[in-house]
Amino acid sequence: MKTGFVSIFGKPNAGKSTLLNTLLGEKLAIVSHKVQTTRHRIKGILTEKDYQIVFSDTPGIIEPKYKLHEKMMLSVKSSIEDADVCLLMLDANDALEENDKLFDSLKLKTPALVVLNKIDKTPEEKLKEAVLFFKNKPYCSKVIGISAKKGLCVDKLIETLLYYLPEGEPFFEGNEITDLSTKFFVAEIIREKIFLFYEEEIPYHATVVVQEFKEKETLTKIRADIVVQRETQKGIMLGEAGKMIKKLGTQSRMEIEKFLNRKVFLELFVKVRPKWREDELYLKEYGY
Ligand SMILES: Nc1nc2c(ncn2[C@@H]2O[C@H](COP(=O)(O)OP(=O)(O)O)[C@@H](O)[C@H]2O)c(=O)[nH]1
Ligand SMILES: [Mg+2]
Repeated sequence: MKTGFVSIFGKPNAGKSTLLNTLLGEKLAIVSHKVQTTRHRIKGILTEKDYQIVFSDTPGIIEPKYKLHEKMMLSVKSSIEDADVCLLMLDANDALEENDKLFDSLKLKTPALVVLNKIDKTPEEKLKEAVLFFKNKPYCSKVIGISAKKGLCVDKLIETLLYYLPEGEPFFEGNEITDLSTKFFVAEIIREKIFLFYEEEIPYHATVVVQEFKEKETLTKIRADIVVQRETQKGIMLGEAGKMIKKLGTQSRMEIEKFLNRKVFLELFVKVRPKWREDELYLKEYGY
C-alpha cells in the first residue's frame, strides 16, 4: 500500500481548490474567480484499494499584508513541513518566471511535480514552452499538464504521485474524506456565497462563524454570524430592505441542504467587529 501526504502550492487562482475537489469527487474547498478565497489548510483524503493520499489545499502564496494573511501563510508553512510530495501548481497561461521564483523560494526538500493547469485553455505552443521551462529546474521532479476543472489527465497525475509516495499503513479510515468538521464546511459554504454575491473588498473583510448547529428531528437548525469590520459593510451585507442577506441566506441554505442531505433552517446575523483581521483573539475565535 502506498500512503502519504501531498500538499498543493501555488499562486492564488492557479486552481488548487478546484483540483482538490476534482480529486475527491466532492466539493470540499470553496472556489471563486477572486484571489485569496481559501484561508485554511483543507485536507482531502483519497482512499483506494492500494493507496491512501492525504491532499492539502493551501491558501495561495502572497506577501502578508495583515495578521489574517500571516495566519494563512503559517498554514502554508505547516503544509510544507508535513508533505511527502508537493504539487507546484500554476495556470499554464501565467508568467513562468514569477512562478519559478515562488517555487524556488519554498526551499522544498521533498520531490515536487510541477502541475501546469488549465490546459483546456492553453495554446499548444505555450504548453510546450512551459514544459521546457520547468523540466530542468532543481525543485522539479516531473512536469505534468492537467485541467483540474475538466478532469483532464488527473488520473495520470495520481499515477505519477504514487510513484513518488512511500509504502505504509493508511492514516485514516476508508470512509473519511476530510479531517475538518461539518460546521467548518457550513461556514465555508456561506463564505463562498459572500464571494459570489458581494463586490470588491467586502468578501475580504468578512468571515463566517457557525454559532449553533442542532440536529432536530426533521431538519438541522443552524445559526451563523457574518462578521465584518465596519458599520458601512454591515449595511452593504444586509442590502436594501435586507434583500441581499435574504438572497445570501436562501442560496447558502440550498447548498447546505445538498451538502448535509437534509432540510435546513438557517439564520444569519451580521456583526461588526472592528479590525478583526488584525486581532489575535478574534482570529482565534473565528478559527484562524
Ligand atoms: N479553464 C479552466 N479554469 C480553471 C481550471 N481550474 C480552475 N479553474 C478556474 O480558476 C479559478 C480559480 O480556481 P481556484 O480553484 O479557486 O484557484 P486557487 O486559488 O488556486 O484555489 C476558478 O474560476 C476556477 O473555475 C481549469 O483546469 N481550466
Ligand atoms: Mg483556493
